[in-house]
Amino acid sequence: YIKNPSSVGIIPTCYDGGQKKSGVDIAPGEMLKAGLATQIEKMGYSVNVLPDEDCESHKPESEISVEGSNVLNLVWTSNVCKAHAARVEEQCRLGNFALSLGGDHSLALGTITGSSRVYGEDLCIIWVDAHTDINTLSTTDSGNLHGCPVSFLLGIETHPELAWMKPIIRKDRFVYIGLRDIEHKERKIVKDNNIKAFTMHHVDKYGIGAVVQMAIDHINPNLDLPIHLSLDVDAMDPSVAPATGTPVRGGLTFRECHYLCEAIAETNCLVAMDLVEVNPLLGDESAFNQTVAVGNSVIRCALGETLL
Ligand code: 5AB
Ligand code: MN
Ligand code: MN
Ligand code: MN
Repeated sequence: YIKNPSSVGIIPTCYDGGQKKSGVDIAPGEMLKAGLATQIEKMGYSVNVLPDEDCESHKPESEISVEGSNVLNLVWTSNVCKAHAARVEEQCRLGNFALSLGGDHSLALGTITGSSRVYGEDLCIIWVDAHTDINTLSTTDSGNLHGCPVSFLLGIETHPELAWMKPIIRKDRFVYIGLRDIEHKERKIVKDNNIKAFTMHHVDKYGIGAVVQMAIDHINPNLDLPIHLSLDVDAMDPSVAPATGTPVRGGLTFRECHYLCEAIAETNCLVAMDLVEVNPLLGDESAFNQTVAVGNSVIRCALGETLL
C-alpha cells in the first residue's frame, strides 16, 4: 500500500437515517464551507472533493422489519452504505487517502467495507468513540443502526440485506479508544469476542500517549499494515465538541484527541479516515461553529499538519 499518499479524496455522504435526530446530514456541507478542502491543500496535498451522495434516491419504497429487532431503516442504510463503500474503494485503489465525511456512524458499514476491499485482512481499525457501536440487530434497544456497525464489520452480526459487505476485518486488528458509554449487552459482546478496548479509564490511568502506543502496538506492532481511523466526534468531551447527537460527559480533551491523531499520522500507515456524528443543528451557533472547526482540525492533524 502507498504510505503517505499525496492526494486526498473527500467523500461526503449526508446520511442521517442511522439515528433519529435531523441535522447530522448537513455536517459535510458545513465542514467544507468552513474551508476543509483548502486547508488540506495548503498542507501540500492535492484534494478531490467528490459530490455528495444523494441519500434520498437510495430510500426504498418500503422498509423491512426484522423479527426480534426494532431496527430502523435497514434497507435505506444498506443502500447508502453500499454506494459509499464503492466510492471509498475507488479512492483507495487510486492510492488516495479516503476521507469520509458523515453523516451518522452507520456510514462506517460502508467506509470500512470499502477500504477493506482494497487492503484485505491487513487492514487495521482504530475506532475512537464514546460508544462501542457493537449492538446486534437483536440487542439494539434504540433501533438506531449508528449503534451497530462494529458488529457487522467484525462478522458478529449479519443480515441478507447487508450481504454485500462480506466483512473481513480481523478482530485482532481492531481497537477502541475513548469509550465511556457501553450498554450492558454490548459489554458482553466486546468481552466474548476478545476485542481490545481502551476506555476513558485507561486514558486517565496511563495517559493518552501510552494508550495510543498500546493501541497501535496491539493492531500493528511492526507499523507495516494500513490503518483506517473511524472517529466519532462524540469521543471528545462535549465541552470540546458539543454539537453531536449522543454527547457523553468525560471525554477526550482537545489536546488528547489531537495528540491521538498526530500519533496515528506519525505511523505513516493511515490510509483512510471517517469523521462522523457532527450535528450542526444541536446547540447554538457557537456550539455549531466550534464542533465543525474541531472536526476539521482533527482531520488536518491526522494528515500530519502539526508534525514537524
Ligand atoms: B454513535 C446506543 N448504544 O445503540 C445505541 O454515536 C448509542 O455512533 C449509540 O457512537 C451511539 O443506540 C452511536 C445507546
Ligand atoms: Mn459515539
Ligand atoms: Mn459512533
Ligand atoms: Mn453520537
